[in-house]
Amino acid sequence: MGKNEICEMLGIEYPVFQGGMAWIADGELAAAVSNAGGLGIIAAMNSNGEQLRQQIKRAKELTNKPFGVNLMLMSPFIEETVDVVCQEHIKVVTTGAGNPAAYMKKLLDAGVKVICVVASVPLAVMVERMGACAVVAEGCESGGHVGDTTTMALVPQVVDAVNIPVIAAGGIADARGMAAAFMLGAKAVQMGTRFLTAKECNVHANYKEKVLKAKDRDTIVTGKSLGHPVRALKNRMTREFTEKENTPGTTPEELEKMGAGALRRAAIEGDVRYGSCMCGQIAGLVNTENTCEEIITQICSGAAALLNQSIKVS
Ligand code: TUI
Repeated sequence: MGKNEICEMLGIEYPVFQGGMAWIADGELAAAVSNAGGLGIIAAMNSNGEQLRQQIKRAKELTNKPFGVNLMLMSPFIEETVDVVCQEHIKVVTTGAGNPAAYMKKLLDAGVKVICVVASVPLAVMVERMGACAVVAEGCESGGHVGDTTTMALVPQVVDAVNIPVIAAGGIADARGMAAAFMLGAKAVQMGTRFLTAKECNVHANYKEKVLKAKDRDTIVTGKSLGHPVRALKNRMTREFTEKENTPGTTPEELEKMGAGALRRAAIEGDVRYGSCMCGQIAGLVNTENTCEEIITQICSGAAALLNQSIKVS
């Protein structure tokens, strides 16, 4: 899977993005992915402006290749992280978990390429009009904050609705998934769960091990009633959250309080019983810890071989 229009646009070797996983995607993981020829992405979600600046500095120490920053639009630090991205001359940002309208002008004026993560056709069309250079169509197989349409249904509908390149995300972790995404019209893929288990990923070992051991039905979506559904590995946390969510009379405040800090507890402290292990449905396929280079080269060469197979018609 060689260079294509997404690679040309971003100056990368392979059409593979690493998902901007909150509390997980730091400067070291982003640099490892970029050094392997993909697009590494630092998550700004859990950082204030200065913390993000530190991660950007770390990535710049480790790679000369382009890397991006993911701006989580629900972040309490969104204003300052947007400013840091502009000041640090970050080449490309992805936005997620909301409508980026309020920040588009500032980013584009600073020369930052903006790629929006969308979970629906209307938002894809809207961000194209606002100046996004591409969209990531993320299906509900993904880990973390999810919409409600699958990758299989979402990607071709977004491809038909916009004139900018589409990157597919959600449920992709191997060559077959990448080839399938390309057949749906995607020009690149974004993977989170696969890179969460990379050797260079600094997530707590307990979390990584739980993902490596997970089977096909081990994730669940909680938080629908709060308006931000989140997919994570089933554990005591998701069980108690679901029970509370289904109990009449539970207030949104009680639920928010339960969820607060849960991702940090799992990713940093390693509490995989009472923390939130956000993870995609494809975890059952992810059973080995590999380097980012192994992940990217295996998936791209495999996908290229699959896409070149001719279909025999008698
Ligand atoms: O953003 C993500 N995934 C995330 S963010 C995150 S951090 C978090 N922590 C606690 C609670 C909630 C989140 C963990 N995972 N993916 C990108 C994404 N964006 N998926 C879905 C969307 C999305 C959904 C609705 C984007 C826009 C949207 O509607 C916006 C609008 O106003 O129309």
